[in-house]
Formats: sequence, C-alpha cells, structure tokens
Amino acid sequence: MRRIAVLGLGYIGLPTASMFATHGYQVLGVDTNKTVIELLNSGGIHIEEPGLKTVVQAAINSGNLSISSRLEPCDVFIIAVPTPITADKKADLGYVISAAETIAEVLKKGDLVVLEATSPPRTTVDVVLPILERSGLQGGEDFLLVYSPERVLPGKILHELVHNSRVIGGINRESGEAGKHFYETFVEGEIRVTDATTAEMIKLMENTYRDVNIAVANEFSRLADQFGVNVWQAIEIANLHPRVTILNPGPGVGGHCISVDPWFFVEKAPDTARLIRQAREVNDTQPAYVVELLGNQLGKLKGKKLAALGITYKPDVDDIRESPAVAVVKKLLALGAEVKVFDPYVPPGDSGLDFMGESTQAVCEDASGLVLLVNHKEFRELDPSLIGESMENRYLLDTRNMIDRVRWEQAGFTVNILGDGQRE
Ligand code: SAJ
Repeated sequence: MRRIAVLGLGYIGLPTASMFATHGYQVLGVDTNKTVIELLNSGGIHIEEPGLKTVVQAAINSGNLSISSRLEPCDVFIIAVPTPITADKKADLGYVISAAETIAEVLKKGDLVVLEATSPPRTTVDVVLPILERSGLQGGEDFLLVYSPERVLPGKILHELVHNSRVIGGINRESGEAGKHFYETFVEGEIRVTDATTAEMIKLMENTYRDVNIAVANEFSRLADQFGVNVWQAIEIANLHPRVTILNPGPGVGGHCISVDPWFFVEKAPDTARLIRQAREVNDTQPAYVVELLGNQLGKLKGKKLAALGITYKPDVDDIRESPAVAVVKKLLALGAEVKVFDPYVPPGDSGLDFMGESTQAVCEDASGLVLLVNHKEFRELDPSLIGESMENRYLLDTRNMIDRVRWEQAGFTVNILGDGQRE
C-alpha cells in the first residue's frame, strides 16, 4: 500500500488527509504549527466545518492517519499549504516553496507530488518543479508532478471533496494519468486531465468569475440606491430571464480565496487583467459603502455606540480571513464610533478581536444603531422587540437582505437594507 504525506493541515489538507486515510491509505499529516499537532493528537480539531471532526477522529482512531511536524519518506506528497497575499497584492509563495524544499529532501524514484495550493499560473513548472529536481531526480521521468486545485466550498467541504469534478494538471501525460488514478480513490465527480498551467488557470478563472459577478451585483446595489430602486426586487425579476443569474450584493467579498485569487492574474499580467482589477476594487470598497450608508442615516459616527451582528466572511462558518465585516467594523472604529460585535461562531476569547461581545442582547445595549453584516442561520430568528428594548435608537441596516422588514418596522425600527434605494 502506498504511503501518503499531506503537508499543511488546514481547511483543505486536513479533510483530504482524513479522506485518504478512511479509504485505506496510510497517511502522514504534517504541519509546522505545534499547537495544531497537539490538538489533533489529543482528539481535538482547529477548524469549524460540519462533519469534519468525526471524519478526522475516525481516521486517527483507525491508525491510518498520523500527525507529525516532521516529513518522512512517502510515495505521494500533497502540498496543501496556504498561498497568502502580501500587502502589495502579490502571491506569497513562501509556504509552497518551503514545502517543496522539504519534499525534495526525501523524494525518491517513482514518487508522485501534487500541488493543491492555489497558485499563480506557471508556479508548478517554474517554481515547484525546479525545487524538486534539486533532489537530483528528473520530473516526469523519475518522479511525477501534478497541479490539482481544491475547489470545495467551506461549509460543504466533505461533500464537495467527494462529489465535485476534479481537474488534474500534469507536467506530462504520465503525471496526469497517475494523478487521476490516485484521486479516483475517493472522488466520485468527473476527473479531467490537462496540463499543469491550464489547471492553475482554471482554478483562478473560477474564483475570478465569481468575484467579477459579485462585483457587478455590488455595483448594482450602489446604482439602485442612487436611482431610488430596490436592487433585491430588481435582481429577482431580472433573474427570471433565462440567461441572467445576478448574484447577491453584500458588504463585500471575503475569505482567503475569492478576495485573493484574482490578484494572482493582476500580478502576473497587470496590463491585461484590467476588468479583474476593477472588480476587486469594487468589492474591496463595498465595506466603505456600508459605512457611508450608516453615516447618511445616523449622522456623525464619532462617539456613537453601534452594534454589529456577524464578523465572519460568510454565513455559518467561523472563518474571519479577509472578512468584509471586519473591514466595516474597523472603519467605524477609525471614525471614532464605539462598536460591539456578536457572532455565534466567533467566541470573544478566541478571536483576537477586542470588539467582540457575548450575545446579541449584550452588544445592542444602549446602541444607536444595529448593522447586520453576516446572514448566519442563527440571525434569522432575531426578535426585534427584544433587541429594541435595550437600544437607545431603533435603527437597523441589513447588508444581506435577510430580515423581515415589516416585522422590524412594526417593532419600531427604522430599517434600511443595502441597495433598497433609500440611501438618504
Ligand atoms: N458573496 C457575496 N454575494 C454572493 C455570493 C458570495 O457577497 O452572491 C460573498 C460571500 O459573502 C463571501 C465571498 O463572497 O464573503 C466568498 O464566498 P463564496 O461562498 O462565494 O466562496 P468561498 O470563498 O467560500 O469559496 C470559493 C468557492 N469558489 C467558487 O464558488 C467559484 C469554492 O468552490 C472554492 O473552492 C473556494 O473559493 C476556494 O478555496 O478557492
């Protein structure tokens, strides 16, 4: 039986390692973070993802998944480390490079290496391949190398890992076929083989396509406010057209993928990727637009007590990376407002954010306004009468179009919904 190493035990590496382990492989999960290793080895888990804890525990208990900080010789290596973005919007390949260097030390004839990390076009052939060849072995001949991006949706990772289609980009035909055979272990979706650079571009195209589409929805929300139109109603009716599917406006685009990946195109081809850059800028300025809406309604924000609900980048997850909700709150704080935030997925102690509160009630106390930033399922049942009781001024801005406007108005609230055409 071939032995697999998964480097990086985050949102992708951990479920992938567990999946191979529960399908009979011997898997070594490697991470550089000692706290993560200790937690996993003591039966805990550092990621909030439906069903993941059970799968990880089953994998560890079966004896097929072991967790360590040290890489050992294996037959397959999966690089599932992050590719963050630098302050000047360039891909930081530091983790990918150091993972490839570590693999090069133990690489042997016949091994397969898989890069799963989202990467700028040509990273597999121009960056990873030369590092692995420092082992003295030749890529495509002595060892095989593929790029196979993860495309799973946080919140549905375990389902999508199995059922999504998968793209395998080989540095040569043999690599591609070996990669396909390997992922057939658990992937039930269609597996398509192509070359490594095409696979890299496919991954970036998917997330860029979504980013651009959200940007147009966000721009529509601003236009609707300008023209006194309710964008939500307009989108619903426009989407009755058989070839139109407009996405939802909101406070901006977050997460470590969609708000990051399009920049990899801009970095590599700034003169060509102009629409892509523009879309990023629209989405990145949407938090400022939310703050503008609050200012229009509440007047001077300096010294105002404000409550916010939700801080994660999207509903029903605990991930705050690149969250537009964080951007909104930080902008309000910078303007001198006193902001308290409640999020059922982000306990105040763990978050490292000093503006988090214990409950909806606690953060709304004496507030002059409430802003809904994330449509967590827990917020669907909010009771406006109860919330209003402790507020100094019953004002609500819903940036996700999730509340029942009439119900909140009946409870005495002045209600705005982002893009409802009532900006002033
Ligand atoms: N958002 C909107 N309006 C919408 C949809 C999303 O404002 O109509 C916002 C969300 O609130 C969030 C952001 O966009 O802040 C991104 O959320 P998402 O649910 O669209 O996507 P992610 O970032 O959680 O996951 C994406 C997925 N990519 C695509 O759907 C093309 C996923 O399949 C990828 O695997 C993942 O990026 C990744 O890791 O690259």
